[in-house]
Amino acid sequence: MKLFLIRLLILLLLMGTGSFLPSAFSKTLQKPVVFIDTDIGSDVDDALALLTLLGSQKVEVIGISTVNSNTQKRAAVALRLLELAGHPDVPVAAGIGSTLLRQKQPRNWEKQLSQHLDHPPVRKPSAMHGVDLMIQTVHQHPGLTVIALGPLTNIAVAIIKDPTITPKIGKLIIVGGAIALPAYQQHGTITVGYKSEYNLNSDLDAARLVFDAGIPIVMSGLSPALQVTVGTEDVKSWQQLNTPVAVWVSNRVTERLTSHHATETHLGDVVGAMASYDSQSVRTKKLPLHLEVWGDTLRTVIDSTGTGTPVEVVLDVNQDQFYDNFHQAMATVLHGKKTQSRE
Ligand SMILES: [Ca+2]
Repeated sequence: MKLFLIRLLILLLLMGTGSFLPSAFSKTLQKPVVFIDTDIGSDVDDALALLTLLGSQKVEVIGISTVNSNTQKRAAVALRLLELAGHPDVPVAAGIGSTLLRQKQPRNWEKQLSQHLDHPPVRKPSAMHGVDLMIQTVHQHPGLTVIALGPLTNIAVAIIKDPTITPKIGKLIIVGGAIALPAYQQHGTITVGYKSEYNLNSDLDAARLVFDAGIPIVMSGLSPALQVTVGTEDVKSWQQLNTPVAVWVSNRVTERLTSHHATETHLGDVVGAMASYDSQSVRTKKLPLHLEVWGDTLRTVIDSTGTGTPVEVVLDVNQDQFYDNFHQAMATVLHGKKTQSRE
């Protein structure tokens, strides 16, 4: 009887308003939230990263900003994919297309962007600038994770415009950089030791500012990106689902494989995205990093004096766990409404 009364009391407390619950406990009932900054529409892994997050059901994507050349079109691509995947309410805002200080000729992604934007989205991008959407979202959700899937221009400008956001970002996952460790200096024929990497090198002034901002950083660079792939077998299985979103992503991966005369393509952005909800999918080590600029090239170097910026560096992907998560998330998100049969 006594036990019953205790259980009844606990139940009544739980049925009451959230104010009965300690705030830390009530927070555990909610999914962690992530904000994505992306150059979606270039390589296909940004789209795959977004789909993985949506399909994981372990995080809530609460906003997206786009970066690096033609950000309006990139925002339209993000909106199109969200609509296909059944998540039409996530706010998307176009961010900065140029670099922070020194000019760099951006790579021409127009062909890939046009392929990604196979049909205009129903929604328009947010009237807010991408940087302002990021700032607003950080203030509304202190402790959130920001995932950077492209060059760091938007994040650098957000920090300059409103430095009060920095202590409110719980974690910043940066897909970019390349470090040299003896065991990781060779991956096939590609030398990754001290190599510059596209995202950070595309706006190296922004990268230096962001790494110096004091935000807890997880860096998922070139080495883990080269360890996991998607390929023709995945495309075949997705095509069989025959949902609009499965057809869309199958077409994008096929275009990527065809243009590179390849049977598989790397999943760098997916590694970073997955690290936001499953720390077991990667092996990390905290290392002091120094960002060196040689001419117009940036390199992420381990600081042997130990005085560099402490960064949680992703060294390896736990491949079994990664592929289990990836296939599960994709199976979930790609089971949407079926396309009309074309007769
Ligand atoms: Ca990207």
